[in-house]
Amino acid sequence: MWQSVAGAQKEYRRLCGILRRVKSGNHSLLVDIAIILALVLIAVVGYKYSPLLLPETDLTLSPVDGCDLNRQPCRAVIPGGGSIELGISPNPIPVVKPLRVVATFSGLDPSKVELDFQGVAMEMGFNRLTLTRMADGRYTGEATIPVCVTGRMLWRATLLVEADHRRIAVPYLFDAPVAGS
Ligand SMILES: [Cu+2]
Repeated sequence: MWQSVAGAQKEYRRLCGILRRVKSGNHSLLVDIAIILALVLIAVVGYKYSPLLLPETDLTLSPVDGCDLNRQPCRAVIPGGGSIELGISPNPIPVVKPLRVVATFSGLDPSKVELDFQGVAMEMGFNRLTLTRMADGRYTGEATIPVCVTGRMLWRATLLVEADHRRIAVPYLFDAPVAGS
Protein backbone atom coordinates (compact mmCIF):
# COMPACT_ATOMS: atom_id res chain seq x y z
CA MET A 1 0.00 0.00 0.00
CA TRP A 2 2.65 2.49 1.07
CA GLN A 3 4.75 1.34 -1.77
CA SER A 4 2.07 2.12 -4.30
CA VAL A 5 1.41 5.59 -2.83
CA ALA A 6 5.10 6.33 -2.88
CA GLY A 7 5.18 4.98 -6.41
CA ALA A 8 2.28 7.24 -7.40
CA GLN A 9 4.00 10.27 -5.87
CA LYS A 10 7.16 9.43 -7.71
CA GLU A 11 5.27 9.04 -10.97
CA TYR A 12 3.49 12.38 -10.33
CA ARG A 13 6.79 14.15 -9.72
CA ARG A 14 8.16 12.60 -12.89
CA LEU A 15 5.19 13.81 -14.96
CA CYS A 16 5.35 17.26 -13.38
CA GLY A 17 9.01 17.39 -14.23
CA ILE A 18 8.20 16.64 -17.87
CA LEU A 19 5.38 19.22 -17.91
CA ARG A 20 7.64 21.84 -16.36
CA ARG A 21 10.32 21.20 -18.92
CA VAL A 22 7.81 21.44 -21.78
CA LYS A 23 6.29 24.60 -20.36
CA SER A 24 9.53 26.44 -19.93
CA GLY A 25 11.31 24.94 -22.90
CA ASN A 26 11.97 26.50 -26.31
CA HIS A 27 9.45 24.20 -27.91
CA SER A 28 6.59 25.88 -26.03
CA LEU A 29 7.90 29.35 -26.91
CA LEU A 30 7.99 28.42 -30.60
CA VAL A 31 4.43 27.11 -30.36
CA ASP A 32 3.36 30.37 -28.72
CA ILE A 33 5.03 32.44 -31.44
CA ALA A 34 3.42 30.26 -34.13
CA ILE A 35 -0.02 30.73 -32.56
CA ILE A 36 0.49 34.51 -32.30
CA LEU A 37 1.66 34.71 -35.91
CA ALA A 38 -1.33 32.63 -37.02
CA LEU A 39 -3.71 34.96 -35.16
CA VAL A 40 -2.05 38.03 -36.66
CA LEU A 41 -2.28 36.47 -40.13
CA ILE A 42 -5.98 35.67 -39.64
CA ALA A 43 -6.61 39.24 -38.45
CA VAL A 44 -4.73 40.81 -41.37
CA VAL A 45 -6.33 38.57 -44.00
CA GLY A 46 -9.76 38.96 -42.43
CA TYR A 47 -9.37 42.73 -42.38
CA LYS A 48 -8.02 42.94 -45.90
CA TYR A 49 -10.78 40.81 -47.42
CA SER A 50 -13.61 42.06 -45.25
CA PRO A 51 -16.59 42.87 -47.51
CA LEU A 52 -17.17 45.98 -45.41
CA LEU A 53 -14.02 47.51 -46.79
CA LEU A 54 -13.94 49.09 -50.20
CA PRO A 55 -11.74 47.28 -52.71
CA GLU A 56 -8.41 48.73 -53.72
CA THR A 57 -8.65 51.27 -56.48
CA ASP A 58 -6.37 53.00 -58.96
CA LEU A 59 -8.10 56.30 -58.33
CA THR A 60 -10.23 57.46 -55.40
CA LEU A 61 -11.75 60.89 -55.75
CA SER A 62 -12.42 63.12 -52.78
CA PRO A 63 -16.13 63.33 -51.89
CA VAL A 64 -18.14 65.26 -54.44
CA ASP A 65 -18.99 68.61 -52.86
CA GLY A 66 -21.26 71.51 -53.68
CA CYS A 67 -24.04 69.11 -54.64
CA ASP A 68 -26.62 67.31 -52.50
CA LEU A 69 -27.94 63.93 -53.63
CA ASN A 70 -31.06 64.69 -51.56
CA ARG A 71 -31.91 67.39 -54.10
CA GLN A 72 -30.49 66.32 -57.46
CA PRO A 73 -28.07 64.05 -59.34
CA CYS A 74 -24.44 65.00 -58.72
CA ARG A 75 -21.62 64.97 -61.21
CA ALA A 76 -17.97 64.15 -60.60
CA VAL A 77 -15.22 64.98 -63.06
CA ILE A 78 -12.65 62.22 -63.50
CA PRO A 79 -9.04 63.43 -63.74
CA GLY A 80 -7.70 62.16 -67.03
CA GLY A 81 -11.04 62.50 -68.77
CA GLY A 82 -14.70 61.80 -68.44
CA SER A 83 -17.35 62.42 -65.85
CA ILE A 84 -19.80 60.44 -63.75
CA GLU A 85 -23.21 61.53 -62.58
CA LEU A 86 -25.02 59.74 -59.77
CA GLY A 87 -28.71 60.20 -59.04
CA ILE A 88 -30.66 58.56 -56.21
CA SER A 89 -34.42 58.94 -56.10
CA PRO A 90 -36.84 59.74 -54.63
CA ASN A 91 -35.60 63.11 -53.35
CA PRO A 92 -34.98 63.61 -50.55
CA ILE A 93 -33.52 60.13 -49.99
CA PRO A 94 -35.62 58.03 -47.58
CA VAL A 95 -34.49 55.10 -45.41
CA VAL A 96 -36.02 51.60 -45.44
CA LYS A 97 -37.74 52.38 -48.74
CA PRO A 98 -36.68 51.28 -52.21
CA LEU A 99 -34.26 53.71 -53.84
CA ARG A 100 -33.66 53.93 -57.56
CA VAL A 101 -30.05 54.56 -58.47
CA VAL A 102 -28.91 55.81 -61.86
CA ALA A 103 -25.30 56.38 -62.91
CA THR A 104 -24.60 58.25 -66.13
CA PHE A 105 -21.16 58.22 -67.73
CA SER A 106 -19.64 60.47 -70.31
CA GLY A 107 -16.19 60.03 -71.80
CA LEU A 108 -15.66 56.63 -70.23
CA ASP A 109 -17.12 53.22 -70.92
CA PRO A 110 -17.41 51.17 -67.74
CA SER A 111 -17.41 47.39 -67.70
CA LYS A 112 -18.64 47.11 -64.12
CA VAL A 113 -20.38 49.55 -61.78
CA GLU A 114 -21.21 49.00 -58.12
CA LEU A 115 -22.63 51.30 -55.48
CA ASP A 116 -21.62 50.90 -51.85
CA PHE A 117 -23.41 52.58 -48.94
CA GLN A 118 -21.55 53.09 -45.66
CA GLY A 119 -22.32 54.96 -42.49
CA VAL A 120 -19.67 57.68 -42.09
CA ALA A 121 -19.65 57.75 -38.28
CA MET A 122 -20.98 54.27 -37.56
CA GLU A 123 -20.94 50.76 -38.90
CA MET A 124 -24.23 50.08 -40.68
CA GLY A 125 -23.40 46.71 -42.25
CA PHE A 126 -22.74 45.70 -45.82
CA ASN A 127 -24.84 47.59 -48.36
CA ARG A 128 -23.48 47.17 -51.88
CA LEU A 129 -25.23 46.50 -55.15
CA THR A 130 -24.09 45.87 -58.69
CA LEU A 131 -25.74 48.21 -61.17
CA THR A 132 -27.00 46.85 -64.48
CA ARG A 133 -26.38 48.44 -67.83
CA MET A 134 -29.39 49.81 -69.67
CA ALA A 135 -29.75 50.06 -73.44
CA ASP A 136 -28.85 53.76 -73.35
CA GLY A 137 -25.53 53.02 -71.56
CA ARG A 138 -26.62 54.26 -68.15
CA TYR A 139 -26.34 51.95 -65.14
CA THR A 140 -29.20 51.41 -62.77
CA GLY A 141 -30.23 49.47 -59.69
CA GLU A 142 -32.50 49.39 -56.69
CA ALA A 143 -31.18 49.79 -53.16
CA THR A 144 -32.44 50.20 -49.62
CA ILE A 145 -30.56 51.76 -46.72
CA PRO A 146 -31.42 50.81 -43.15
CA VAL A 147 -32.82 53.12 -40.52
CA CYS A 148 -30.37 54.32 -37.87
CA VAL A 149 -31.01 54.22 -34.11
CA THR A 150 -29.92 57.85 -33.92
CA GLY A 151 -32.36 58.88 -36.64
CA ARG A 152 -30.72 61.14 -39.17
CA MET A 153 -27.14 60.21 -40.04
CA LEU A 154 -24.44 60.89 -42.58
CA TRP A 155 -24.03 58.32 -45.36
CA ARG A 156 -21.30 57.77 -47.91
CA ALA A 157 -22.42 56.35 -51.25
CA THR A 158 -19.37 55.25 -53.23
CA LEU A 159 -19.58 54.44 -56.92
CA LEU A 160 -17.05 51.72 -57.75
CA VAL A 161 -16.36 51.84 -61.43
CA GLU A 162 -14.21 49.61 -63.60
CA ALA A 163 -13.43 51.37 -66.86
CA ASP A 164 -10.52 51.04 -69.27
CA HIS A 165 -8.75 48.65 -66.88
CA ARG A 166 -8.89 51.22 -64.10
CA ARG A 167 -10.80 50.96 -60.82
CA ILE A 168 -12.24 54.33 -59.83
CA ALA A 169 -14.04 55.12 -56.58
CA VAL A 170 -16.29 58.17 -56.45
CA PRO A 171 -17.71 58.95 -52.99
CA TYR A 172 -20.75 61.11 -52.32
CA LEU A 173 -21.85 62.22 -48.84
CA PHE A 174 -25.49 62.73 -47.96
CA ASP A 175 -27.73 62.85 -44.87
CA ALA A 176 -30.68 60.51 -44.47
CA PRO A 177 -33.40 60.75 -43.58
CA VAL A 178 -33.83 64.53 -43.81
CA ALA A 179 -37.11 66.36 -43.16
CA GLY A 180 -39.63 65.51 -45.84
CA SER A 181 -38.21 62.11 -46.77
CU1 LIG B 1 -26.39 54.80 -37.92
